Amino acid sequence: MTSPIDLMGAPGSPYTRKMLALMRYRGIPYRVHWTSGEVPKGFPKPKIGLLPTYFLPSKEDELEAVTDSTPIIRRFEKTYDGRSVIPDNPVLSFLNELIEDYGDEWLTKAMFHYRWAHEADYKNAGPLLIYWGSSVIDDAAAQGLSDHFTKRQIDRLYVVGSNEITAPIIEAAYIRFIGILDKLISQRGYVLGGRPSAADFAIFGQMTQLGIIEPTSAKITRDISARVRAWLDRMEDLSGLSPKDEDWFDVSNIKEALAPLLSEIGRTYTPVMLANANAVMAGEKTFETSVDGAPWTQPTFKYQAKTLGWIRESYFDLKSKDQKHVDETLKGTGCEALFET
Ligand SMILES: N[C@@H](CCC(=O)N[C@@H](CS)C(=O)NCC(=O)O)C(=O)O
Repeated sequence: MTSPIDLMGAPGSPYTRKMLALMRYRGIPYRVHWTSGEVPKGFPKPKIGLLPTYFLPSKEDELEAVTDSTPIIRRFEKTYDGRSVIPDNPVLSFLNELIEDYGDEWLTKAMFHYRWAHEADYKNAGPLLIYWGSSVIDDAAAQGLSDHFTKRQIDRLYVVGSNEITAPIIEAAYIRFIGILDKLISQRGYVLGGRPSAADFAIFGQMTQLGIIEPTSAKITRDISARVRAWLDRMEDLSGLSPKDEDWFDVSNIKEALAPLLSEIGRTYTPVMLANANAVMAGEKTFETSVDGAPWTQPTFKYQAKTLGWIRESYFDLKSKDQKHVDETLKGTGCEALFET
């Protein structure tokens, strides 16, 4: 039996939940160390303090701290056989990457916004974040830490682009997304067919918070779709699923299934990712764009320029016939702007 992988994470961290569910589905044995950020004894410190942090063997076979779920998923595809979350078909594989990034980088704006923008939500989340790290902390200390952390997070809402002007845009986009996800999973159960992909796990990670923890968005989610709310509980543990090659959507009619979701990605994520990448390239500290006719301003985010770079690389690496198929699928959704040179 393969030895378990150690990682540290938190129940309130969407990327931790993305990866725990993915490892359960893939049958990758693990030991999760719940933390509020401190590295457990005996493990190396990560360069950037992000959750989850994995402790994986380096080339020299020493344990090193590794972050970033997207490349870690690709590393696991090489090291663990079967139950892949990346379709073999290049067109589907590309769409999986794009939708995974939308989950990780756009839905997380909704997650951060709903957690810290409204009083009922931040009053709920503040103490949870402390008690997720420890059950034995005393109430007064927990309250002090919660107040301190809550203030810090509210002050950082602008970092993801959430402010009074963008709040209605973020919220309307979340509401539309739930309706779209409802219709999509009603077809075969998952975003890309009858088996889960990295894209499902990315969406699931953010929604373990949005759909369950934050009172405002959890109510919205449940009111719009009992199917989506129940899907979250199923996604948490897919260890018993027996995926087959033919469970992926047939690419020949992929546009029909994915057009609503891709149009949503074209409407919100695309303009923001493009404006951010251009501003990063120009060395700007902030960027402005417009989403749904409303102004969108936020500080530039280098990491999101990097993920857009990965997606573009995958697009330009596609064989010409597959690239044409992707173009055809993205046509009219707004996503095609990501690849215009
Ligand atoms: N791209 C990273 C993102 C990880 C990430 O942003 N984690 C959050 C918690 S969910 C974090 O640790 N944030 C640290 C902070 O906000 O200071 C991944 O996919 O793992």
